[in-house]
Amino acid sequence: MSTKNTILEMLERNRDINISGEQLASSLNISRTAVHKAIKELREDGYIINAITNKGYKLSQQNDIISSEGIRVFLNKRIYIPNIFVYKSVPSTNQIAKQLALDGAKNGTIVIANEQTAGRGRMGRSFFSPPDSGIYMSIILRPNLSAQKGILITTFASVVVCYAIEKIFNVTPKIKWVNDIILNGKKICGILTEAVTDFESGNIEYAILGIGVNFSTKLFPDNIKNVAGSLKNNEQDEIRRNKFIAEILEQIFLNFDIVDDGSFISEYKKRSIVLGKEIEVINGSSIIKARAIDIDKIGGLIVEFPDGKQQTLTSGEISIKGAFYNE
Ligand code: BTX
Repeated sequence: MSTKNTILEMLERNRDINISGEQLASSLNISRTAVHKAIKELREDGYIINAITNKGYKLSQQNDIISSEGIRVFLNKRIYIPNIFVYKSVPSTNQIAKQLALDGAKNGTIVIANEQTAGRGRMGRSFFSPPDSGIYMSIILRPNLSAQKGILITTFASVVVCYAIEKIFNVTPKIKWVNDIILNGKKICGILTEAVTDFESGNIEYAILGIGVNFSTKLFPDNIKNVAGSLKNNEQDEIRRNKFIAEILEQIFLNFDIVDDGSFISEYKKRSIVLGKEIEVINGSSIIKARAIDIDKIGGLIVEFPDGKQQTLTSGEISIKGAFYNE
C-alpha cells in the first residue's frame, strides 16, 4: 500500500480524533516530510483534512469520498474481499468487472466508481450515474450455481440491499420485480446481473452483480425525474457512502449461501409492490395486460392474463409496467 493510502486508512480509522504528524510518522516508520507530502496528495484528491496546531490531522466529517480504505474500516472481519478497485469515472463498472473476471479475478472482487459515463441497465437501457452522489458497484461472483438459478442472484441482491438500507437508514424499502428498489414511491436502486455460463457443466462460470444506488442525488434528468429518487434525505447527512457500501457487502457475503435454496423469496414477496396489481407485460413491441399473482421459487413472476391463462415471466427480455410508483 502506498504511504498516501496507509495514511488515508489511519485517518479513516480515527475519524473522531486528531492524529499528530509525529504519530503518523512513527507508526508508519516514515519521515514527517513524507507525512506532509501524503496529506497534500490526499487534499489534492479532494479530501478535506483539518489540521490543528499541536493536535494533528483529522478527516473532516464532510468527506464522502469512496475508497477501499474507507470501506474496509466498516467491513466485518469475517468477510474476505480480495480487492476493492475504486475509480473516479468509468463508462460502466460492470464492463470493467467483466474484463477482470475474464482475466481471472477472484470471487468477491469489487469494482466501484464515483461516476459512470455509460452506466448500463437491462435490455440496453442506461442507468443515470452522476458523480459524487451515487454508488455504482460491481461484484465478481463465482458461485456454485446452475445457470437456471442465475436469476436468484438478482432477487437475492434486491432483498439484501433492502436489509442494508433498513439497517443503516431505518426505513422500509420495497421491491418492483425484478430488480428495482423503491423508497417513498421512487426508484432508488437498480440491479443488473450479467452471468457467463460454462456450457459443459451448465453452471455459472462467473456473474457480475451490478448495483446502482442513488445515494444523495438531487437532480435527475427530465425523462426519469418522476420515477427516480434518492436514498438519503437531509436528516441523514452524517451517513457516508463507504459505510453503506460496507453494509451491502456484508449482507451479500454473510448471506450468500441462501442464494441456492431460495429461502429469501418469502422476504422478496413481502416487499413486492407488484403482487396483486394489474400490470402490462412488455416483450419487445408486444404489450399485454395481466395481473401479477405470485413469485415462484426461483424468482419468476407468475402472471394471469384476462383469459385466465397463467405464465411465469423469467426472461431478461421482459419488463413490466403499472401504477407502482408514488404510492
Ligand atoms: P433497468 O433497465 O431496470 O433500469 C433502467 C431504467 O431506469 C432506465 O431506462 C430509466 O427509465 C430508469 N433510470 C435510469 N437511471 C436511473 C437512476 N439513476 N435511478 C432511477 N431510475 C433510473 C437497472 O436497469 C439496473 C441498473 C444497474 C446499474 C448498475 S451501476 C453499477 C453497474 N454498472 C453498470 O453499468 N450497471 C450496474
